[in-house]
Amino acid sequence: MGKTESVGQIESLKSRIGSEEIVRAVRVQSTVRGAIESYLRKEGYVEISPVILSTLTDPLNHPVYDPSITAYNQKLALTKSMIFHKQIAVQAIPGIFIMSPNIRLETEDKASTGRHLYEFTQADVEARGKSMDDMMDLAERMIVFTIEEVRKNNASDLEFFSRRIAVPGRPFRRIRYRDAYERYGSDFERRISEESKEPVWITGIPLEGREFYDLEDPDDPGYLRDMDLLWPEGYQEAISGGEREFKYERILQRIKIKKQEPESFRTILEMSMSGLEPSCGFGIGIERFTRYLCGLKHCADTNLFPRIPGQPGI
Ligand code: ASN
Repeated sequence: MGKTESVGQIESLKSRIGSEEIVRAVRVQSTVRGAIESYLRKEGYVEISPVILSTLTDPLNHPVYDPSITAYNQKLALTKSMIFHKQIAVQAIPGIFIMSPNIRLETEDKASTGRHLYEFTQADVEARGKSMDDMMDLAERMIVFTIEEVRKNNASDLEFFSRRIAVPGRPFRRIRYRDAYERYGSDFERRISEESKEPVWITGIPLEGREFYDLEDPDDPGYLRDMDLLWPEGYQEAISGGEREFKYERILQRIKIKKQEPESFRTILEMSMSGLEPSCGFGIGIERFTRYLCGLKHCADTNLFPRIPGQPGI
């Protein structure tokens, strides 16, 4: 790195440290983390440690650069999500969560969406034997509690950002993917989010729109038993989650439909051979939640040390 670039980075770090906006957003984020953790614990969920390096990670459904390291004669990927670890962990403990740091080296065009960081944290939740409805209900209660906590503990921060965040009414509105597409066209996520004042669920995403691990709906072939939650006011994706494929044959078939390499998913395939119990779960992005609450342009502004795709960081 040239001297000028490094001086530039130090200057930008100093301006972040000195930014009241960022410091207040970090404070709100701290409440968000604490509220999610305490709510899930109260519901009986057990926090497990994050996995950062593994032979097994999320294939994702969109292109990212793929970092890995070699150690002890093994190729280890940096975690894109702990989806398979969650599925395995709930075989031992009925309900788990992780404040999970994820690395997704997004392409440079994602720098300006405001929603993408190449390192971020999701509260990743999974429960054995639960359905989509159970987990949507849990997510809604958890969000309502978190917003109440932020309103209580961060009133002056919300005032600084001129944000009046109402506690959303439950149950949140639900729209099936097909209906959303028909009514709003391909850009439905943005349009629904922009016109909404409260969070909205999108359910039943088509098979090709998601990774192989979400369960194909036996009553609606070609569509999944899964759900996304959208933040209102144009802030878009909050949650993604779903019930999981758990039978060996089905997982293998879904991997093949995606033209992915079964060998890369050997661990989950082998675990499913000896029988996996069904589970359902979701992940909620911490920076995106904070961005919505504070009304920020970019998730980067919730973090003292942000990782913006394509941009240098310290
Ligand atoms: N956390 C998400 C889920 O539970 C998966 C992901 O992050 N891609 O479905």
